[in-house]
Amino acid sequence: MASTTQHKALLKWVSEIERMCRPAHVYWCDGTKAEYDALIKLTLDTGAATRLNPDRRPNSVLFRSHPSDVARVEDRTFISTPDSEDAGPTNNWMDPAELKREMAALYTGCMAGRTLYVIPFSMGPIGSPIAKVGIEITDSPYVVVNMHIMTRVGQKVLDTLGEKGEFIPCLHSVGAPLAPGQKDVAWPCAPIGQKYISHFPDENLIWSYGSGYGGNALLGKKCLALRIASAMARREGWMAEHMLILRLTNPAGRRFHIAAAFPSACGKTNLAMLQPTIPGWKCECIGDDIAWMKIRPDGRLHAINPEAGFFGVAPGTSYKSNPMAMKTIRANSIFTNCVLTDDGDIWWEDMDVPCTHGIDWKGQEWTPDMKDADGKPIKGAHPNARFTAPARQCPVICPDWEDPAGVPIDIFVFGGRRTHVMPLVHQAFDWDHGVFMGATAASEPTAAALDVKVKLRYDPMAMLPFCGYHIGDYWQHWFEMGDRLGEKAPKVFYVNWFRKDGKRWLWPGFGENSRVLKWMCERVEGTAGARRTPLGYMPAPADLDTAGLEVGAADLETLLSVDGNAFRDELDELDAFLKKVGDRLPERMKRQVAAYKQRLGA
Ligand code: GTP
Ligand code: SPV
Ligand code: MN
Repeated sequence: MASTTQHKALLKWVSEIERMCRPAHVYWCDGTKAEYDALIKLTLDTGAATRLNPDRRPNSVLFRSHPSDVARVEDRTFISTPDSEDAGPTNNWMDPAELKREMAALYTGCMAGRTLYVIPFSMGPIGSPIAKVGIEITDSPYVVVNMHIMTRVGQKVLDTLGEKGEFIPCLHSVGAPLAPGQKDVAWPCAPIGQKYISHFPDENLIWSYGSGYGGNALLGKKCLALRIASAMARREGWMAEHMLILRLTNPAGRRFHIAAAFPSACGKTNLAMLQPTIPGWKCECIGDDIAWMKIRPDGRLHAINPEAGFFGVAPGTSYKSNPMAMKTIRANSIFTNCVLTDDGDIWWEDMDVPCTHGIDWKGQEWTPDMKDADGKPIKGAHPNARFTAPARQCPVICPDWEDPAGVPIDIFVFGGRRTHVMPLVHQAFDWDHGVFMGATAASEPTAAALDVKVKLRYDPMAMLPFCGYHIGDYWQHWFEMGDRLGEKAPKVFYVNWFRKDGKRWLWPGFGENSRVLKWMCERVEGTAGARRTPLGYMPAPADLDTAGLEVGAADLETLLSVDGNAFRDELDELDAFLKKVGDRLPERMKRQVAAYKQRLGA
C-alpha cells in the first residue's frame, strides 16, 4: 500500500529512514485481515513459517527463531539520555549522539533487498484519552503480523493522527541486508554484539536493531508501552507499569479490580486468566502484561490495557494450569519456538498430553527421551517459546476491557519467584510501606531474558528491565502518586506462588490463587483477619478460605510464616542494592528501610 497520510512530520521521518535503510520496497500497513493473510502467506512461501494443521489449529502458524534470538537482551538495551545520571544505576546508558552514530552506521543500507513496512498503531483503544499512537518501521513481516495482533493497527490510527497529531517513532530492523540474488534465511537477525534496543526518552524515540524477537522487535510493547511510557508518565503524572489487570467479582456482586506486577515469566498471564476454585467468585481478564493508569475526576486510579493481544509464555500452559489461555490460542494465533507435532499442531513442555515425537524448536527431530551431552533432557520447546493471540479470543475477557476510561484499581499486588523464604502473601501497612515492598521485590531469574545469570535479583515493581529513567526518581514518583491518591490509593499486597520443598511445590497455584485474592478483597472490605508480622499483615491459616484445598497443615504453616533469620540474612544484599541507587534514593524509602530493620530486630 502507498501512504494515505498528509502528516508532514510522519512522511518526512519515513522518507529519512528510507534514505538511510535503502529498502527495495516501502509498504504502508492498513491493518486489514487481507493484509494479515497476505503477509502470513508470504512467510509461508519463504519458509519463515509453517502452517499448522487447520483441523487442529485453524489459521495459525509456527515460527522458529534463530537459536541466538530467543528472548529480550537486557545487556544490549539502552536508555540514552543527554545526562547519564538520568538513566540511573539500573539501566545501560550511552550518549545519544554516540549511540545514534553507531546505530546509523548499522542502519545504513540495512534493509537492502527487503520491504520497509510502516505500521501505524495505537496503544490503547483508538481515541481513548489514555491511548498513544506509535509508528513502527520494520523490515520483518513477522513483526507486522504480530503487531496486528498485539496492537490496533491501521488507517484509523492515521485518521486519528490527522496532519499534526503526536506519534512515537519506533524504528526496527532485523539487521540482515540481502545482497542482490542472496537467498534469505528463515529468521534473519544480527549477531549479539550488533543488537541494540535503544530508547531516547527525551525525544520519545525508539531505535531497535538486530533482533526479531518479542520485546526486542514488537516495539509497541516493552519499548513504547513501558520504557518510553514510564518516562512520559512521570513527566505527565500518571503510571505505566508491568502489570496484569483483572476484575474479580465476589458472590455478592461486588467488583474488585486488581493490578499485579510480577517479573517476566512469573505468572501474570496465568493470574490474569485465573479460574477461581472457590464457589461464587468470578474472574475476568483485562490485560496480562501492561497497565497504563491515570487519576480520573473521581480521584481514583483507573487502568487500561494498552495492548490488544497476548504474547504469552508457552511452556507450562495447559488446560490444567491455564484453560482460558488454551482456549484463547485455539485459532488465529502465531507460535514461536514450540514443538511441531506429527499431526501438524504445536506442543510444549507440561502441556496436557505428552508428545512422543515431533520437530523441536531448532527444527530437529525430537523425542522426549533425548538427552544433551550432560545427560540433561533436551526440551522440545524453548523455555521462552511464546504464543501470540488476540485478546478478544479469551473466553473470560472482561466486557469492559476496551473501555477508554479504564477500570478503577482497588488492589496492587507485587511478587516474584522465590522457591524459599518469601511467604505466600502479606499486606502493606500503608502506601509508603507498599512502595517499599514493590521496590524491594526480588525474583529468581527466568528464560524471558537471555543474559541474567544471578541466583536472585531485585526487580523493583517488576520494572528493572523496563523503567525508562532513574529508579530512585521512579520510586519518588510512586510516593507522590500515593500523596495525590490519599485515601483512594489501592491497597498493596505481596505474593509468592513459587515456594518449594525440594522439587515439590508447597502451594498448588493457578486457580487456587483465588483463595489469596479473596483474602485481599476481604481485607479491602475490612472483613478478613490478619496478624502483624515484620513483613506486614499476614493471614493466619484460619483467615484463608481453605475449604476443599489439598494443602497439608504443615505446608500451610510454612507458607504463612516469616522466618526472621532468613530475612535478616538478606539485609546485606538489600543494603547493597539500595546503595546502588545512590543519592536519588528517596528519603521516604530510607525511612521504610529503617522501620523494616527495626521490625526484624536487626
Ligand atoms: P511475561 O509474559 O514474560 O511477562 O510472563 P508472565 O508474568 O505473564 O508469566 P506467565 O503467567 O506466562 O507464567 C510463566 C510460567 O510460570 C509458566 O510456565 C506458568 O505455568 C508458571 N506459573 C504461573 N503461575 C503459576 C503458579 O501459580 N504456580 C506455579 N507453580 N507456576 C506458575
Ligand atoms: C517479558 O519478557 O516480560 C515479556 C515478553 O512479556 S517480551 O515481549 O519479549 O518482553
Ligand atoms: Mn512481560
